[in-house]
Amino acid sequence: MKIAATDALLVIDPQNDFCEGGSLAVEGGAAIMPLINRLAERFDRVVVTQDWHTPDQISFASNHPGATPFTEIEVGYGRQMLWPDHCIQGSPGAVFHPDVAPTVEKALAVIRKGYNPAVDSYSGFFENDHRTATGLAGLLRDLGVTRVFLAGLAFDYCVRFTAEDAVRLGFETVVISDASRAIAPPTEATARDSFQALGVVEIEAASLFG
Ligand code: VGL
Ligand code: ZN
Repeated sequence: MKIAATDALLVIDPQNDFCEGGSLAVEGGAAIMPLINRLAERFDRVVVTQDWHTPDQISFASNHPGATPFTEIEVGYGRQMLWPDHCIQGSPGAVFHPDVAPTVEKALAVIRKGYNPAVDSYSGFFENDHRTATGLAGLLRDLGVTRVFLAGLAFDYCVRFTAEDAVRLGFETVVISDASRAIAPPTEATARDSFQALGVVEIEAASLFG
């Protein structure tokens, strides 16, 4: 697969809290960072997203007395998974993993999301109400981007929801599987099913190096 000038690489939430030692660590999270850097070298346009919560974020189990992480509750915009506190603005866990620094340096923009305490945001395009835009679609369209490649964390949440929104918004959408890691196998399988249904293509990074 050949990378074109109208392509962008979207690097989803490559942050300390999603890597080993973080509060919502994804197994193998840190290990994908060197591959992401190699990918970023090949793209003219790189955009990074950053999960950027306040301590009173609605999706933190700690804000719901008696609730435990990894259970779901009903909120105004639908069902919401509860998480351990993570990626709190200004905390070390919210900082980009040091191994992905070259990619962050190259990025033309960092899109922060999840800063509205009342609404979580998995997707880089819309908050979990599926209505409030982050500005990423407008940015990409203004730049003439027609196809997006996704890498980062986590495959079954923020990568998945960003890919779903991208394809629905009319971008050709490609997920680079080995440059991403999932939180859990069942939700990883759900993500794959959804990609198939929506026409999101999955590739290995090797097919971009030639
Ligand atoms: C994410 C759960 C909560 C992610 C972010 O980046 O996949 N998952 N916040
Ligand atoms: Zn989050």
